[in-house]
Amino acid sequence: MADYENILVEKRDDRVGLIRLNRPKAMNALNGALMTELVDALGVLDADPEIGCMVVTGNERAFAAGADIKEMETSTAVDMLYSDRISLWDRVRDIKKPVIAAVAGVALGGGCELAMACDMIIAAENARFGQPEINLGVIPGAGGTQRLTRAVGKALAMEMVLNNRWLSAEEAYRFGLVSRIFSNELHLEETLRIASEIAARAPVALRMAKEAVNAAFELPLAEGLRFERRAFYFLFSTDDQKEGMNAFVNKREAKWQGK
Ligand code: DAK
Repeated sequence: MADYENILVEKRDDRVGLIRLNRPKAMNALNGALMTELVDALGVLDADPEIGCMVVTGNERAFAAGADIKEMETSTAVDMLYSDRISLWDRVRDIKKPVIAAVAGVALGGGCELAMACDMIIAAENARFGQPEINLGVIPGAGGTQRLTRAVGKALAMEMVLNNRWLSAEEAYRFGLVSRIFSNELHLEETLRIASEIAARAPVALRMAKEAVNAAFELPLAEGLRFERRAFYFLFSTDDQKEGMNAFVNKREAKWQGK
């Protein structure tokens, strides 16, 4: 793994790759260097056969307080266009293995968008979600108007984007933005436990499952159903399907080969 300055990366024995955003003095503001390192590390872990699932987290105060405002302050539209930051962010979406955002503290602006670009969000009790870009004279630029609206619905997304309403962990859970809440003390440990359970599952089926659920956000229903069915049939060509069903029938634990 490369030497990173803005993130800490740990390859764990239980097939989980843990990435900690590490600019604590700047509330983990997502500058270009951090985003470049993050997508690089995700790509490396994605390609590593010893890893089955990744967790992205921050610290107790901040998952991330958004894109780095100091870095953007004097940018022109053309600077933004040429810097092509969005392709960096898009690479998070292209990761094939499951990625869990473990959010404690604030997830604001690009921080909330980064969490939403992951496959699921697991919150600590002190987590707060918001899209405060309106206070800076701009709007969300990395999926905040789109993914948030799909997750929590139009009325709430409007209030968050138009009027900087923040959601508590409890609200985020109630409105479907996060899948679980754990106490601040147990949050990372429990998230890693869930990640290691996922990492131990049938790898090819995991990949298809992630693609199929994500397709629900991109495709009309009929096409999504066709996509799901093709993926389902395809899995019958894998050794893991034979193993999984044979293990069930013979009341034993399955041993996945990832092929
Ligand atoms: N950028 C840069 N520095 C930040 C920052 C940020 N987003 N958030 C916090 N910091 C820095 C503060 O400047 C301060 O630094 P010093 O003054 O000590 O040098 C330090 O972190 C601690 O912050 P505070 O002193 O403000 O701490 P508080 O506890 O009082 O407040 C806070 C914490 C998170 C509530 C507050 O710092 C805050 O409101 N931060 C800004 C939140 C925000 O507006 N976020 C949205 C940013 S815009 C795109 C991709 C992404 C985006 C757009 C386009 N493309 C690819 C096209 C995303 C845009 C955004 O996220």
